[in-house]
Amino acid sequence: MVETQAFGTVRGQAVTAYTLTNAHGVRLTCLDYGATWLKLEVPIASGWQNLLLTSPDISGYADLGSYHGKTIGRVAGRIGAGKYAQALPANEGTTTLHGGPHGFSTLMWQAQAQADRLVFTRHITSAEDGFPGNIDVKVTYTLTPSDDVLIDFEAATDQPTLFNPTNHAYWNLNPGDDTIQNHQLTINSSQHFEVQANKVPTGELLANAHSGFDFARPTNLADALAIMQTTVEKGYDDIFLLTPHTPDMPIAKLTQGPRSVTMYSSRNALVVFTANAFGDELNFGAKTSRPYIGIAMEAQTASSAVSDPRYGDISLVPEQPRHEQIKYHFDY
Ligand code: G6D
Repeated sequence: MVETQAFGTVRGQAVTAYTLTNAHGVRLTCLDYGATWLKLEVPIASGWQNLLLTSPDISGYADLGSYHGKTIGRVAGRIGAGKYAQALPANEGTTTLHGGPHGFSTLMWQAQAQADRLVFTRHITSAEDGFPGNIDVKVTYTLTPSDDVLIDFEAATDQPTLFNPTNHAYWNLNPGDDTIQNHQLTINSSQHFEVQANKVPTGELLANAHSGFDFARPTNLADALAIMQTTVEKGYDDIFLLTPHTPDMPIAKLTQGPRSVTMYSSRNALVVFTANAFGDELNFGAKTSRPYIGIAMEAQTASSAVSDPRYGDISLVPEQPRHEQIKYHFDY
């Protein structure tokens, strides 16, 4: 079943929310603006519970600082100045963050709704977002009968360029207004990337063991965040290198009470960001915006891959389209 709802306008263009429902009553809602994941609602005794941080209206999505629910590309994370052979548009000092000032998250996409999937397509020219190459991109959200959401990211180009997309959903599995400090997190990782003051990775790896980065077993986020109070961020904004795994092995699991989200990806990194400095400039409806109100878990290829082939390949070249997938499974 597909339902549509008007969701305001951006730069004079009407934005539409599309909702899919599966046989269990799980509901997935996305916007054509930013190919944004708006809500993931699970059925509960009194109706539905949304597991995502969601702004009540389009004004929340015109803010580019939080990227909540947005499709991120061409390249997720940070590319430091000079790390790529060609100059890229910067939007954080001299760094290109999350696809730069005109990345995927800022664009209107063409939507096509089918019974179990929402397909967003976009032709993006080099003149439009400042990356080399004109690309055709397809982002497909599929809601399965077994309560999985798959996000497929596909791209083709006419010139060599970069492609390392992700989704920037923030999770909060609480029914009420509590933060994610009462959640447990597991990550299939034993190392994370050292970063410079501007958060661009140095290329060096640090061990997770015996530090606030050790999520090898289910770990209370309150305890972990307490350890991180000595850091500048006072929380997580970090790139975890995933332990080599097969696509059917979870890369991360977030749990609160009976609810959990388990993530799968064949890529080698997970960025975890715990909304460390969020304040009342953001509106998440009944969830009061403040530090730790949500946790973003962004599966991607390690951003160091842009200049260091040890960490993967994010190049996109003509005649060789790329396809990446992130899978989320929900228990509730
Ligand atoms: C990303 O790593 C970045 C953060 O620094 C940023 O603030 C956030 O997206 C919005 O996870």
